[in-house]
Amino acid sequence: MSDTVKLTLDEIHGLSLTILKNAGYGPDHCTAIADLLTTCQIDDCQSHGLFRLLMCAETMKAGKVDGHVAPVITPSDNAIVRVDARGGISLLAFHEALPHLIEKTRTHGIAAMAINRCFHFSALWPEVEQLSSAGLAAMAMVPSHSWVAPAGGTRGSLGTNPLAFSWPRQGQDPFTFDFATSAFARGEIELYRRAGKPLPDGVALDKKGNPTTDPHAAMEGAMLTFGGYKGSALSIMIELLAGPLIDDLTSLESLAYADGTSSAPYHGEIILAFDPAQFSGGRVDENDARAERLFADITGQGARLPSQRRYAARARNKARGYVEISKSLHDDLLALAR
Ligand code: NDP
Ligand code: PYC
Repeated sequence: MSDTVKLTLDEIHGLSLTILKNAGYGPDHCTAIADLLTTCQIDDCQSHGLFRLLMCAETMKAGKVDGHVAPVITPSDNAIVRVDARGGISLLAFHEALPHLIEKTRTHGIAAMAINRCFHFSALWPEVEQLSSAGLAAMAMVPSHSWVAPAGGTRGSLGTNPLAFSWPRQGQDPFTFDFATSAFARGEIELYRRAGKPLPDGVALDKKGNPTTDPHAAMEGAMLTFGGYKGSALSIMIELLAGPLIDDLTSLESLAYADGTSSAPYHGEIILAFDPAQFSGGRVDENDARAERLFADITGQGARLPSQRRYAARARNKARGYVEISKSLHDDLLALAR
């Protein structure tokens, strides 16, 4: 018997909606979450595609998230779009505030969205790519739960804190990267644990502070940042910009708020957008050409640009009309759908 299951693109979306509705999410949140998970799964993002439905259901079960709440956007004259998710999942807040961020970025040249009081479980690249598809450069970052030790430390102080960036390219997919500042995302460690596979070296410490390749021990101990003290400093920056700067929680505070439940991290998110037309003094075409020369120099030596694997997966999955997920995940999802 195969250990993977094929799902059509409609089945991914339908299964997501069923599970979210069963879990207790209202129609607007169901749609925002199912759209995002479908987008991620089509690109073969296994750690942040359908797998995240388990976290959505756990978060509802923990009794903390509001599955029906409407986000509230505070009007402003400056370049900050502030949206209060009011204890809902972040995605609906982002979706509703996005047109305001695009408009403010075109007005001011640079603008930011601050999402407050949201539960957050998702990949960031779909958000920055919605801005690059509007012709803007963008970056996004969030804290999570304090599972990650700072460089030189032995216990979790920092989140897995992803950083995403997208740069628009004329007539082709944008230049995008999106990664956790931990050596592995927590979701990736969970997938190793489910598959019974050991982790590579350099990803985690056990409870006693010793290096471990056992995913169980890693989840009970502390994860490590990528790139030693450099990833650690970036992760601290994300704590500050998406936490105290925007009047919201750090990963330490998010984990305390979860109070021993398996709910998604609860905190804020910051998204920055830049209008190339204004920054380049109107010389967009010349500067795009310079960016393209840089990309060509990179790919010309055999290196690949980030997101190329994802774009290839998207093209392949759309052409064949289905994605593949592990049978064990599919079994767990069917149980939630019943
Ligand atoms: P990966 O390590 O899988 O990938 C990171 C990025 O690096 C991707 O853009 C990837 O492109 C690129 N990349 C990978 N290999 C290469 C290579 N050889 N050359 C050039 N580029 C490369 O990401 P993570 O596991 O760290 O994160 C996965 C997702 O988890 C992210 O989307 C992130 O937002 C999400 N996440 C969310 C959190 C939250 O709190 N909401 C917390 C942590 C993570 P490609 O995809 O094409 O391989
Ligand atoms: O994979 O680290 C992670 C993560 C945290 C919250 C959502 N994903």
